[in-house]
Amino acid sequence: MTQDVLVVACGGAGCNVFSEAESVLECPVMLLNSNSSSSIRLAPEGMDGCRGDPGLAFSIAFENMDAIKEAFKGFRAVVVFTILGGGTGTGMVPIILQCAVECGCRTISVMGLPMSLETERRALAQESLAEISGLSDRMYLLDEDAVISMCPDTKAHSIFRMISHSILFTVKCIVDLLSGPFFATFFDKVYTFAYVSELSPVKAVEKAVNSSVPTVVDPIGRIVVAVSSEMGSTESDAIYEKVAEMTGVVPDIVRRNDREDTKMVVFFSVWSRSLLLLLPGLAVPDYPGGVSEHPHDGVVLVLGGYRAPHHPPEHDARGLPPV
Ligand SMILES: Nc1nc2c(ncn2[C@@H]2O[C@H](COP(=O)(O)OP(=O)(O)OP(=O)(O)O)[C@@H](O)[C@H]2O)c(=O)[nH]1
Ligand SMILES: [Mg+2]
Repeated sequence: MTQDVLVVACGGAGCNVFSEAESVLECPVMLLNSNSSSSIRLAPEGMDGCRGDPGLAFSIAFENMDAIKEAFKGFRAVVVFTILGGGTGTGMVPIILQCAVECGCRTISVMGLPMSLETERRALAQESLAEISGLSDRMYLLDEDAVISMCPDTKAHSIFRMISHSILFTVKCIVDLLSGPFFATFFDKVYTFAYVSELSPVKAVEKAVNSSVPTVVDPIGRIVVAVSSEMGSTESDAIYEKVAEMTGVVPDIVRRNDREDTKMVVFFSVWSRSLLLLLPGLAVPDYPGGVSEHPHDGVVLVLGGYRAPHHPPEHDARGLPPV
């Protein structure tokens, strides 16, 4: 059991996904909600949700900051998850992150973006991302549209199940990777991710990349493929080549702690033009210069921090130095 990482799920959907996740994740899980399912009681007795009002949720969390901070004490990192677009998750996440920052914890946010069909909720979610990113050391976005594009069955419950699986498995992977050189592996600030389960690792990676093209794969971005601890070098070489061939990006392949060979999570760093597509309402953040010209690609936006200039990889597709 990882004892120095705390996973916090917030809001109705967030708490549903993580309600029985402690044994799967092998780390402590806390639920924060505006009803009686909350691990710490935040809302008044009898209240059940914030009915889409993030301002109300914000106030409730704000009044309980001391109790939240008390619960965060001693953790090295806090991983916060919600599906944005409702009242509770959208309103509370910034306060939860603020509490974690004040307790000296590293902050990782994993945020679900509601599908395009939910127009208003999605717009609300997008508006909240700049602030959430500013309070996070790393932010991981799951665009429900991308999951739908991979889901053969369009029934709502199948899609929700697939979203829940993607999130649980990816958060488990993030918790695993937090025991290693996490911030060097995830060098950029914002990533999206695709979780795929396939017998063939090459097919899995192909599917993950296809679910993200053309919105997020960026020729100047980074790609991290998290594979099972058992994967052999032949298979990881094949993944390497497939990603490079499809995207022009040389991926980092990292090993998770589990042996689930058929499962893979692919992370894509998001910035520049793709970021503008995903976050159309994003205000230009604090960045020396705010918006800068990049020789390869129009405008570069940096969310709440400085991103080092990209240098072309100094190795070939197999990770060897140039001859
Ligand atoms: N995957 C999944 N998504 C859900 C589920 N229920 C709701 N959602 C999505 O989650 C988004 C946020 O809804 P909720 O989690 O109910 O919102 P909340 O944070 O609880 O906010 P309030 O209910 O307004 O207090 C919605 O836009 C839906 O797209 C679920 O059971 N599974
Ligand atoms: Mg709710």
